[in-house]
Amino acid sequence: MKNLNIGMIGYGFMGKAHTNGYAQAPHFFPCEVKPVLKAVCARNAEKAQAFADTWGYESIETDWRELLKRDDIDAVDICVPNNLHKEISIAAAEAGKMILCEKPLAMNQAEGEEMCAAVEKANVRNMVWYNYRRVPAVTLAKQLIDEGRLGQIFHYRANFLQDWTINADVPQGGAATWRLDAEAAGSGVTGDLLAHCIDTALWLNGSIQDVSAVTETFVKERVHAETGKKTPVKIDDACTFHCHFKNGSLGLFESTRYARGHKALYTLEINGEHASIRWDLHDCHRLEYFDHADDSIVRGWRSIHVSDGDQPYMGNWWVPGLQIGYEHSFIHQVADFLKSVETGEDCHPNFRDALETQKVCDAVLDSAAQRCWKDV
Ligand code: 4PW
Repeated sequence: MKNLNIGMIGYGFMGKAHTNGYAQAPHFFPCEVKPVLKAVCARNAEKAQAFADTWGYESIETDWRELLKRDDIDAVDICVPNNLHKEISIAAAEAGKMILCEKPLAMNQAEGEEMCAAVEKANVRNMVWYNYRRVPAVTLAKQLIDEGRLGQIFHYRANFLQDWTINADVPQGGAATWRLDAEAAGSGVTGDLLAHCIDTALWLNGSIQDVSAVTETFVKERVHAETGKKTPVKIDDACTFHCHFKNGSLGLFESTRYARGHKALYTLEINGEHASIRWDLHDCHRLEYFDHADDSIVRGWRSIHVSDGDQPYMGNWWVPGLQIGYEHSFIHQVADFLKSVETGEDCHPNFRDALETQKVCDAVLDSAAQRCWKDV
C-alpha cells in the first residue's frame, strides 16, 4: 500500500466535494494507492483549522507557496477561484506535485496553454474535475455510444439551468459570489456551467468544429462584496450556442442562471440513427434510452435505473436497485485518479483535454461578442 498525501487549496463547496471523495473512495474502490488528508490551505487560519478538524486534515497552511514547499505533499488539489488556477498550477508543476484542478481549467485558452506546457514539461500527473463524466448513467451513455448502438449521431443537445442570480441584490465578488465577478471567474455561465456540458459533449460526441453564440447579462450592475460599491457586471448571465461537431452532427447548448424553478438542471439528449439517449441530473441514476431495433409493439423510451453491478461503477456500491447520487461522481473521479497513479495510465480529463473545452468556451464568448460564427 502506498500513501498519496493530498494538499487541498481552498475549502468551499468543491473542497468538501473533493475531500468527501478522498475519504470515501478507499472504502469502496480497492486500490494500492491510498489518499491521506495531509494539509488544507486557506488564507484564514481559523477557518482552515475548522475545516481541517471537521474533515480530518492533519495540518493547515495559510500560504499555498508554503504548501508547495512541503516534501510531505504529493498532490495538490486546487479548489480556489478560476483566476488563481494558472499561477498555482504552474508553481505546483515546477515543485513536482501532481495536480487535481477544479474546472474550468483556466480563465481563457491562453492561460490553459501555459498550464498544459507546465505540467507536460514537469511530467506531473494532472486531472481536471469535470465530475459529470463519472455519473454512472453518463458513463453508461459513453459505453452505449462506443459500442455503436446509436449509429451515426445527428443531434447533441444540452442545457444547464439555474435560477440563483435573478435577484439583483445578489452581490458579485467575495468568497460566496466570486462566480459573478469576471475578474475572479473569467466568464459567467459559459465557464461555470456550459463548460460541463462541453466537456461531456466532447467526450461523448467528439470535437466541435465551429460555434455561433448569443449571451446576455440581465443585471447590469451589482454591489461588489469586497468594495461595497455598485460595479458593472461583466459576466454572461445566460448563453446559448449552436455548433457543428466534426462527426457531422449538430449541437445545441443553453445555460442560464435565470431559469426560475431550476436549481441545477443539467440535461442532455443525443439522437442517433438507431437509438437516442436522454439524461437529467435531477434523476441522475436514470438513463433514458430509445432503440429503434425494438419490436414495434413494445418500442418506446426505456428508463434504465442504473444501479446494477454490470453498469459502470455500480458493482462497487450496494446491491442492484439501490441508487447513488451527485457526490459519488467525485468519489469515482478520485477512485480513477488513484488507479491511474497505481497503473501509470493517464487519468482523463487531464489538462490537455480540459484545454479543448476551454477553446470551445473562448470561441463561444468571441462569437457572442462579435456576432458571428467562430471556428474552434
Ligand atoms: O461546477 C458547477 C458549479 O460551479 C456545478 O456542477 C454546479 O453548478 C453546482 O454549482 C455550480
